[in-house]
Amino acid sequence: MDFDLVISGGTIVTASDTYAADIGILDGQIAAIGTNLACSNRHIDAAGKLVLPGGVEAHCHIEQESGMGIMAADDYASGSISAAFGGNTTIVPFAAQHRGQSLREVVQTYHERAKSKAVIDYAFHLIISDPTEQVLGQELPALIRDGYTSFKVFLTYPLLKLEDHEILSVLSVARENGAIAMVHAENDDIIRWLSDRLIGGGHVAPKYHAMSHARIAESEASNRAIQLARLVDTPILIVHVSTEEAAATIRRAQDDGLKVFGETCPQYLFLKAEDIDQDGMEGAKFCCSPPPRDEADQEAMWRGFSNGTFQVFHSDHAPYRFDETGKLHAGPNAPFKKLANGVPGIELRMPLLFSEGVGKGRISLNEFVALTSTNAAKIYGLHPRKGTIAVGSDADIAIWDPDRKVQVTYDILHDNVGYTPYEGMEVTGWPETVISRGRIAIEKGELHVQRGSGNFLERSPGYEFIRPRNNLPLETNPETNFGAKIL
Ligand code: DUC
Ligand code: ZN
Ligand code: ZN
Repeated sequence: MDFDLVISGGTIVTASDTYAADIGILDGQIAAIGTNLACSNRHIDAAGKLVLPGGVEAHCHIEQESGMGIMAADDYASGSISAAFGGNTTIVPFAAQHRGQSLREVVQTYHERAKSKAVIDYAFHLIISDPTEQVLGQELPALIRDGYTSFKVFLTYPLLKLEDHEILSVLSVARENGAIAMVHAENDDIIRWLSDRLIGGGHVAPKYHAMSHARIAESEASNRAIQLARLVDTPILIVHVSTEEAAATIRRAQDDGLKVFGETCPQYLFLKAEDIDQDGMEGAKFCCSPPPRDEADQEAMWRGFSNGTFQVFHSDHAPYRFDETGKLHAGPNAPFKKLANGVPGIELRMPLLFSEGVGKGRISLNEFVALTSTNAAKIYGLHPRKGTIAVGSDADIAIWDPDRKVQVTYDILHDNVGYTPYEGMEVTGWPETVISRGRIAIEKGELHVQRGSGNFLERSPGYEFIRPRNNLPLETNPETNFGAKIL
């Protein structure tokens, strides 16, 4: 057989195996995995390199209006290009409903935004903020059948949050139609009460954002979401987990046999609440919800990988520039409550985890692949087309140089944010060549695919349940006193 492209001499790593072999690619798919594969067309020598499935970045906000109505700084061109440079070959951003909008029309709008701009393949999660009879009875079931098989609901943010009875209603639709719900779990009343008291006392600087999002707000809401899902008997995925206590809450539910998945993000491994405490408004660059926490929580997130609490690691890339279009849309000295929420991270998600996780022996290479690619593909109905290296899968591959050292600075990135919260970090390991459906998308620091060449991915209802890998004890930190850490 002749191939369009052969990658030879590299070490292939999947979520389960590590082995030396060549990959033959034909018509955008992996056609053969073997030795001495010949090719009269393009050939890539991957000797000394790691050949991984391209990343599946399944939590990112691209060309999306926030709950406050602020447009993200990245559109489908800059967002998908930045993702590709970071080793990703699939993105799953949100098609976000705001109150009063038809879900069907929202989806149409996001198709228009993505179609002529995305350079890699994409699907959409829905955000449900207005579960009317029409949405619950008709639009959502029909959209799930059409391949929009995951959606996010919020327990906080005044304009997005659903009441518990509304959460139960959307979870019922998920159960009946084979969709999976992602939950932003923070208690809105706790955050509002603390914010009002802080602002009332004149504490308006960005650092008070972290104080207003108390740990208890997250663990209470995580537990509530789990109990609501338990009542309806449908799986949920708790996104952007930031605290030791919330992780323990999820782990206990998993130990009880409940179908609860967990996600954490770079900002909870590599940033801290103290990063927000800077002169002037600089700290706004680190404000996201939930906020970065402290070292004990960071360690708990790492433990959550090793004990299997977290199945997925995504960036929650929420790109806002440090100006009046983004972070400071409410003015140069706006109180923390009015700052645009979110940090960028779509391009650094995988290099950071590779360097600090694989490089420092905290996770294995196979776990790295599972956390950044395979598990998301399984949970969100894209596997085995995406998320693995197997004959018949799309040829979505990232070739990593495990030894390349890179000093992180915003100038090397490709998003439209203007800064990175990870400025100055040094990472070892970098995705050098990225192949999307057999097309060389990134090579030698250059983009080689056209805007609009990414395909929309229809998904089938249903998900693959990934069990926690082992029954290691929770290993909670006896030093941690959750109650004392509220403020
Ligand atoms: N939190 C979210 O829930 N979404 C986007 C950004 C953020 O910080
Ligand atoms: Zn969220
Ligand atoms: Zn998010």
